[in-house]
Amino acid sequence: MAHFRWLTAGESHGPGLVALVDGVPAGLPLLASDIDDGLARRQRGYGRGGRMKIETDRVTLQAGVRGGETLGGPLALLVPNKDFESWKGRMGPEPFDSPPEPVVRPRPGHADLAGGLKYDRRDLRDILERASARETTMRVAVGGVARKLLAACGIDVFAHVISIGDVNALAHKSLDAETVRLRSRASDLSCADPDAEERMKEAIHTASHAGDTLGGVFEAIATNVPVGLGSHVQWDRKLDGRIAQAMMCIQAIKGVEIGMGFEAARVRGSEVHDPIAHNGAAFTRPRNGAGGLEGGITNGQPVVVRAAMKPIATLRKPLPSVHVDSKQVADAAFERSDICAVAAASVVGEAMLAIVLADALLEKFGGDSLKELLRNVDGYRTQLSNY
Ligand code: EPS
Repeated sequence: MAHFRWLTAGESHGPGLVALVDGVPAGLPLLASDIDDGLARRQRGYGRGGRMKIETDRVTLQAGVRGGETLGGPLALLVPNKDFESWKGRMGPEPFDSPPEPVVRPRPGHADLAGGLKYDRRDLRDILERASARETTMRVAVGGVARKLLAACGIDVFAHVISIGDVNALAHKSLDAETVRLRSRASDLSCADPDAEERMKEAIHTASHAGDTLGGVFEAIATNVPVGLGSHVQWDRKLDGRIAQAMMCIQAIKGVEIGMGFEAARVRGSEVHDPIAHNGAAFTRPRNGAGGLEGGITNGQPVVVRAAMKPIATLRKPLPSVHVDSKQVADAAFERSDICAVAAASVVGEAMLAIVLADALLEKFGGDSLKELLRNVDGYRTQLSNY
């Protein structure tokens, strides 16, 4: 059973988005502003669509927090959809006076057709509203809680964009983690390489003029993660598997790699595995090809995971599709969309990594209160130093 449990609800143009979070220890300082920082970052990014100009995502803490501290019970988080004002007659829960215009031309690459067939919905809006990446707002909100818990234990999580289309960032390879974090936070595209960022913007601009979209790759990194989260003893306890699932379930993600990832399959073992040394106080590694995970267990190195996002499926110049009623050839539906949302996806990836690590942290250390959790973490760190 998960120790940091959460679920989201909400449609893209419905009244609002909701999350429940269970398992957060009592006594964790938590303000709405801790969560709003991530929500604002998720809305940024060159290439975002018109919706982001409508919304200013801010969370209200509906339950589980009193006087700035968690109570140990479930948290309830709410982010209203401002755009619902324009959709009241089409997205409200009451029966409609007259049926709204249905979406009947499924977009290749989106959940529209598979979902419509599976759930037997003729108006594909019933599928796309929940499949929309708008749902990631709540992943980031939940991730804000997880980040706060991790920060109390000294763990930081951030993400940055390393490619968009065929433009690759390089600078991050020779920078320390803190510089990459600071640079990407200051960048429109969450990219730590200003030269690459300019070329990425050009590529997005060009794709936009062609009525097209662009994907890319982001990298999420967690630093100061203690040795020993996750376990080698059972398949569903392996932390690399849990991280891969968490990344893969982000909308539009099609590939995930940890550490050297696919590159490790192309070179010899001696170039892949990280030699073990000891500096008198702790075990050290001169490099981190493993991405901080060996045998499904954190090894004390930064956890490094990359995820590949496909280009957004809603195209202004649509691909051929079929009208679901007439079965006639038709252009896929288009209302509005982002051209590129890799920067936003990187913030979601950061949230998902934080959530998995918070879960693994609570699994290993437990604690009904933050005080108890920190005492357990400290005791374990002392145990490690005596190993
Ligand atoms: C999104 C909100 C959506 C889309 C986007 C993500 O708003 P709307 O549908 O009103 O334009 O901009 O969704 C998709 C990319 C998608 O494929 O569904 C958001 O809040 O991130």
